[in-house]
Amino acid sequence: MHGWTGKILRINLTNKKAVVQEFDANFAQTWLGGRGFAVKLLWDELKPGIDAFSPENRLILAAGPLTGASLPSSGKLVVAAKSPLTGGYGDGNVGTWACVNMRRAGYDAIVFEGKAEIPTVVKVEDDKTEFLNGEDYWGRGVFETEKDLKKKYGNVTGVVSIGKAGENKVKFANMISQEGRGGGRPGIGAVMGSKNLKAVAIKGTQELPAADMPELKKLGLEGYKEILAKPNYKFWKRQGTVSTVEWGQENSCLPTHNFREGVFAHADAIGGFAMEKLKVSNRGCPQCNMTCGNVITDTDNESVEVDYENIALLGSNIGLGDLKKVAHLNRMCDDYGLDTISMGNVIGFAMEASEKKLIEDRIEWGDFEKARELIERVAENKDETGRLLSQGVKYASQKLGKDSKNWAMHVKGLEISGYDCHATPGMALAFGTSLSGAHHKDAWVISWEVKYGRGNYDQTKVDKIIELQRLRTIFEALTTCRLPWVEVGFELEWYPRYLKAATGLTMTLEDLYPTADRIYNLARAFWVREFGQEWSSNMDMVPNRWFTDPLTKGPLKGAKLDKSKYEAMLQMYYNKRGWDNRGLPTRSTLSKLGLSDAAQELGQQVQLAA
Ligand code: PTT
Ligand code: SF4
Repeated sequence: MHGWTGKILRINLTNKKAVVQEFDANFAQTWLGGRGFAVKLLWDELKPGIDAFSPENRLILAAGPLTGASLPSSGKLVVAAKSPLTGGYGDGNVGTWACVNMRRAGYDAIVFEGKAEIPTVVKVEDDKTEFLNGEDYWGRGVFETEKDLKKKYGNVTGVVSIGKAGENKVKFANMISQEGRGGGRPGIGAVMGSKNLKAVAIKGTQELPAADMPELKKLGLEGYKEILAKPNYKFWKRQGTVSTVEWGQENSCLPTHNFREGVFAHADAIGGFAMEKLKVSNRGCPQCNMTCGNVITDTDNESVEVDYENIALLGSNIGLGDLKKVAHLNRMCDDYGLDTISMGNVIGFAMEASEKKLIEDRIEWGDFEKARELIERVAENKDETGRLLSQGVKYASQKLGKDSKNWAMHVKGLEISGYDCHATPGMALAFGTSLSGAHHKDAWVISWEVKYGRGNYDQTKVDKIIELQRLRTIFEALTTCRLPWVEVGFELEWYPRYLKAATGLTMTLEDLYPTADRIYNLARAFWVREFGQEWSSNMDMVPNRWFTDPLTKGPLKGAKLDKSKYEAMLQMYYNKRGWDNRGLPTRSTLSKLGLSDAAQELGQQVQLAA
């Protein structure tokens, strides 16, 4: 077997034992890596219904056969667990030297289980694993934690850590690395906190495994050159994802005032061109020549890396039209280890709840000081409102009642990423059917949809969403960054060539589709196993606001989604996926993907169609 190290490091935090588990070529080729490994391990090892914060939950760091190699943007790590926010499958993707080092240390994945007795830092250096007292770090922000660990163990050490939000089990706490890379939206940082695990520091010195290393290096170099030659490259380096603010405004999908509107009066002040005026440098993930992290200074003159999602949710969505202030909120979230997307949704929800007098606090739209306060109260679980909001908008709306359910912006409990969908049913369906809740990462169909036609609720759109979900799941499994392809048009054909040089396997992308489907279906089965009889197609519905409250501003004033057409499109989606009308995979779909055992297990809990 080439391309994979063939080893998973299993770390039990309760008894401080680390053992190496080997896997064979069949496992590697069936699940590929990253998200594939995570889904399979969580399915096999978790009993349904466990508390996500119990020691039985697994915290998985997983890479794929391309991770860490000298090829474009390969420094990505999948982090996964049963989500405390949604109760279903949860993962995220962090750009970090930790994944490169993990592979160089000889592991494709690290699986944590149990719970450390005291706050702990786990240090992995090649074949040596140490459990270090982390009490000094507990209560400290991620910036200080990572800086200190690097000072102690060397700058080349890769570190992922949690901040106070993860320690306090805020349900949308994530993991942070390199001062500006964050991943694990569905509370993967909170799972880490529940295990008393403050940070993981990894150093590896071995050569990566590859079937043909000279060829992989040669192709990698060609890939980097190809990216540099792409017409959009220069503009991408200037603005990265931030130019999406202007694009969203032009296309009426920039989330504004808790997703009431798709246009924001101060969009120009928080967009790509405004950002360029404040920009001090570019940062990026390992092995990347697209370095899209734009660093600006905030209200305290501190450096902050800003991305589109952070700006959309902590800016327009809460009515804040000042980029330095947005950057300040972003920096607070990073240091606390809070997902910016969920936090922006939570603040927007609180502002609307305040306006409607559902909470006692008075929090006006755009109030920077109150937003700052709220972040602190949530991250530190400070008071009743802080504790309520730290559970996410779904829970908060259940507690507050009245009509708040209609404007609690989430799917399956995960808050919506930065795209208003009053006029984009395809993107709404992408949120509805994403693997982890309302995440854009599985099918960012919106840019295609505005060209194809917003008004259509048709099979072509459904097919496009499934195609994107397949391709993006392949990126999560390989595991590399998808942005070279999505943003500068680096051709997909490069990836089978990389895969061949790394593993020796000759496969087209289409050959990998069944693998992507296997991963997607097993993750779906995981959700259904957790929810059992409660599961219905309602789980894939998007917030009512988009069906009932039309846009009142911008060129698409009056637009809203049509509920019965959305439901019909959802059925088209199920049909194409081989799922029944409740959204459950059928027995034959599962068995065609080699998942007969999963069908048998699931069938004992819910009735599966043949
Ligand atoms: C991702 C989500 C995103 S998606 C953003 S900005 W984006 C937010 N970033 C956060 C942050 O920063 N700090 C923070 N405290 N919370 C944050 N939450 C939000 O998390 C990121 C890039 C981006 S920037 C995107 S789209 C792409 N995502 C990829 C992906 O998912 N898979 C993949 N194979 N490649 C990807 N490339 C791009 O990576 P989640 P990063 Mg992120 C500061 O994890 O949970 O999936 O949520 O990883 O290293 O920061 O790179 O406009
Ligand atoms: Fe990281 Fe951006 Fe490069 Fe992707 S394109 S690897 S997100 S710096």
